[in-house]
Amino acid sequence: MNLRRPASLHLALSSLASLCLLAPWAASAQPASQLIGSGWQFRAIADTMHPGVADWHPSAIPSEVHTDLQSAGLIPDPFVADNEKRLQWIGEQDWEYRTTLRPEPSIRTRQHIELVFDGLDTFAEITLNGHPLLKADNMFRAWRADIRPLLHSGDNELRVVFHSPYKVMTPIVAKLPYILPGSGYEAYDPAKGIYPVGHYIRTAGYEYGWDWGPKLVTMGIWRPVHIEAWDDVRITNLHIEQTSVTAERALLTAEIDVEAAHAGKAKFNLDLQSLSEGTGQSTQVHADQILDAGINHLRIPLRIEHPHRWFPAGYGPQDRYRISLELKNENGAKLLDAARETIGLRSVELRRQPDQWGVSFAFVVNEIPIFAKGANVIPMDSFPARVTPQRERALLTAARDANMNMIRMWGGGYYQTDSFYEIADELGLMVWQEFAFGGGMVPGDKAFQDNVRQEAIEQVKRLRDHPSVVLWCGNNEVETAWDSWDDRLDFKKKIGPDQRERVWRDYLVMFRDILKGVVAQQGGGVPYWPSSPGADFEDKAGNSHNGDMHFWNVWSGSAPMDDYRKVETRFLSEYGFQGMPDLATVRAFAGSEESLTAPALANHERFIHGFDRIQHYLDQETGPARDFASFDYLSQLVQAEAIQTEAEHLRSQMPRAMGSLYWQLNDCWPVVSWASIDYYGRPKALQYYAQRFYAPVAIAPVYQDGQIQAHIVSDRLEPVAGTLRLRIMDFTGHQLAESSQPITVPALSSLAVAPLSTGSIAGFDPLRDVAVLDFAVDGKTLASHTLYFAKTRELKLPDASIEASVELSPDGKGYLVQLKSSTLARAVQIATPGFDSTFSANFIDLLPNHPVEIHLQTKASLSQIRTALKLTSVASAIRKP
Ligand code: BMA
Repeated sequence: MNLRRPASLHLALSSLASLCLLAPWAASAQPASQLIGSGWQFRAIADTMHPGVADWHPSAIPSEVHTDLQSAGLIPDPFVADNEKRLQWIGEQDWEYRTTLRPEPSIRTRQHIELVFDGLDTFAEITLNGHPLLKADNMFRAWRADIRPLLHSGDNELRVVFHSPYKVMTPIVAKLPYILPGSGYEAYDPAKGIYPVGHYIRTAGYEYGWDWGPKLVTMGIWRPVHIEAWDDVRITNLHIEQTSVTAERALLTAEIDVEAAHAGKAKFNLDLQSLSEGTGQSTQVHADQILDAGINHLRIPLRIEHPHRWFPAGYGPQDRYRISLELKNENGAKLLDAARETIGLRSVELRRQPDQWGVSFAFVVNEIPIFAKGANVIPMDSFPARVTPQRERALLTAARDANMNMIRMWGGGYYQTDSFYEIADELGLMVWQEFAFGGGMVPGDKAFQDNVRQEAIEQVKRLRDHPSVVLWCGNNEVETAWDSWDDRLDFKKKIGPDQRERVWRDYLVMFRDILKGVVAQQGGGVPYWPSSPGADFEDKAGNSHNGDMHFWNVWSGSAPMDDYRKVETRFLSEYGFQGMPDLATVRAFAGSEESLTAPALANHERFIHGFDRIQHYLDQETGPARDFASFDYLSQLVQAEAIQTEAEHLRSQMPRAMGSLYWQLNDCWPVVSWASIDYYGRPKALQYYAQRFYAPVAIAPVYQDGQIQAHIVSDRLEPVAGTLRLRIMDFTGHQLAESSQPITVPALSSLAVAPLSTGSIAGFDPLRDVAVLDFAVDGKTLASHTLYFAKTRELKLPDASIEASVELSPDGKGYLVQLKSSTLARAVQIATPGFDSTFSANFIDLLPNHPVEIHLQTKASLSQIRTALKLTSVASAIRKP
């Protein structure tokens, strides 16, 4: 940017304020706030069944009742074995929290004193000194109440009662003329008085169970509580609207909301500072303003020449600006309030243009059409209050390190914390953000709609200055579910045509009108998409030519893995394949249990067909595992190669396909699932594979009809000129063929390389040979790939004897492991059972007599590593006939 330096612009803004009655702000001190984080206690209301829970116990706010109960030693860890099953009573029970509120002197004397709950889960009634203060019914909204009239000078008793969602909703739902289909994971047994309630409540759907998550219906003060106090005037909102951002200039408008107790004159100083290293560029704008009593909306235009823009990871820097706003009294001597915001400047468009394949679906950021590479993110914990910024950073960094540029925040959970999006901004991860709707049809009563509208306004305003947020999407799969899920087809048969019409109309009001309207008005220009998968009502949702698509024939439909290559799509926002988590994670929830039907294990596999589906694909791909540890290893390998198949297929289809978001990046508890990183942050094979198949320049080879067919895919902004070398060797390293060809891959594209037939290769044996493809630029290998000519179970893999040596890394950071094998060792996993280590690469093919170095980091010592080091390869994991 070339902000005129020092740039200074003075604006005199007119106001409709009456010029009379302008009181000076001199008496006004800056707003103050006080965190109400300590001294909290909790108890069950009227529980006689569970010893001790009706007594008061300490609580660490923010929290959920489950984590408080666990800390108090009243329940076992819900994540271990099948403890979950015996903890269902918690969600059926009412709970009470209390603390003593002692406002600090700087708060007590103020004109306005408000109590603010950033999040209450969900049906809460709050009293202060015995007086009703507020009632809450939406987990995703903040709740605010004026407490000044109720405050005593000394101790004040604050109580929060949480009503069980079942107790609140079951009688209401039971009386409805029909029960809307929900997520599909809740029980429905009217004879026993059991009704699904989750989708009638503004709460995170996954709490009621999912096919990767436990049913743990939480309650609690899940976000911080604080007091806000002010006198005459305060800033209530600062937002930078990005009207137009190009390389040449950014045209912006600072939108400022100020609340004033009475009319008066004020000065505004707005400072824009580039956070890019070494620029020191800044601009200031000053404005005089007459404020009315009440809420004042101010708009200050800003212009930045040659702005430092924010780019998604891999396409440029993640430059950002710090905006500081000062509100001062008329002569500028007294600071009345201040606000700060960090923003990133970028243009974003969801480009949907007719073309030869239908209608495009591409995210275009700063005019660059970006192939979205990433994964779906589900809640990071069944108890979201305990997710720390460190855990958020670890997860998002792992995504970025795996060469992802987008994550989809799936709708069945909750909106993440501010820090989550700040980290995404910093790392250059685009966020496809869904409103919190995960599969259930929506109620159509006005109270529900108004509640959601308010939630959407709050969330969109909270997140709109994050450059990472590039899409607001109405819901996950609600539309396709209505079209095609069995329970919904049954439901449609049971109700009358008017009622069917009504349910669909309520859907449209919510996802075509209300949420779209909020995003258009408040979203800062970020596009809105009604449903994933969807076609914006132009077509059937989830089709191959218009809109995004989910593909589950492989895995859920048990279709062969090769069907991934038949997929035609514009953007695949979900496809997934399960694998076991790391063995250490399995041991954490199941101890030494190894029987897949034992409750401790079976409870941590929630897919409808259980472990059978993993077994089915192992039978197809690798054959049976030698033992439990091998089963764990092979399931991870098959998962990784399944997702690799589809990711490479999609990338090779660019620009017809412009996105690959696999299901799913993470877990909310330790579980067997589609995740590539488990609950404890341990990567599965898929996470290592993702780093390779999402690399900026990658080779996507397939063996089909006796031919090696390959695409070279590049996300680079310039053409890449290099040499593609192809070698075919047998598993002992004997080379049968080699060829090299110069190749220039145009910018942002996928290039098909001339196919090579294996028919003419003397001595070729598809069961004993491997192809190795390398793409090098100026002698430096940018991408390499091994390609097999048969299913793993058919390969005649030699019993590899892998030599490993471990030394301190010369850079002093961690260790170097050198792996070597005289014959091919397929998908070598390196592990250190007993302690955690991080590896620069894992699950790699070791070519004969071709040593590979892996960087290892751990807290353990060199001798501990040497003792623990465990190597597994396909040959050692498969049970020999
Ligand atoms: C999807 C998702 C989730 C589900 C996943 C795995 O389509 O939207 O609802 O967990 O499949 O079955």
